Amino acid sequence: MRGMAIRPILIAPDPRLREKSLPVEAVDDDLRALMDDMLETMYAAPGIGLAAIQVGVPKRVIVMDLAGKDEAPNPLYFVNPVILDPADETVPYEEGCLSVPEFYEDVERPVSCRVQYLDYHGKEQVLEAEGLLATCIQHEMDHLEGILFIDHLSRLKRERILKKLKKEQKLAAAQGDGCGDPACNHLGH
Ligand code: GNR
Ligand code: NI
Repeated sequence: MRGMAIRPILIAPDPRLREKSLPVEAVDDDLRALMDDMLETMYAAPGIGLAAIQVGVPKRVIVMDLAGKDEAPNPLYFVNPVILDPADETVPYEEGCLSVPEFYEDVERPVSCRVQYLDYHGKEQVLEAEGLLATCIQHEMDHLEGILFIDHLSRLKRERILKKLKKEQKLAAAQGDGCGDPACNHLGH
């Protein structure tokens, strides 16, 4: 037995964020423990979505919760998700990412899609997504391919952001903040 745990979130340009995640073979108790930890980590951040690679696990697993502050929690779990029928019409949305902290930029994505996946219990599901749900699931699907939202920006914007993130982490390391774990990124927890 083990309780849920908040795991450190990787910050760009950590090369692990560029890995392509691998399909999950079985939705078992070990995978559910990972999904529980991811949800707790996401809520603590706080964020509305998290891909497993953001906590250093290269598996095709995503958690999300789009419930508002005054609403009951609505955790969503996506294992081996596939996007079906993306709309031709696109819409810009000002995106952020827990692995690119404190930068927000417009990204254009299909306005709606369907997503086919296995749920928390390993049951096959299809969900119709539009609005923020469609934007968020597509942002998370990118993580499974090693893609970050900044990859949708101009090279100039992307490189400015990455340079600032590198500088930030160098400063944090020099000041010795963080937890003492050599893998600590000094920002994710
Ligand atoms: O918390 C998050 N907010 C968000 C806002 C707009 C578009 C996408 C997102 S996802 C992000 C959490 C995250 O980094 N998930 O990978
Ligand atoms: Ni992200």
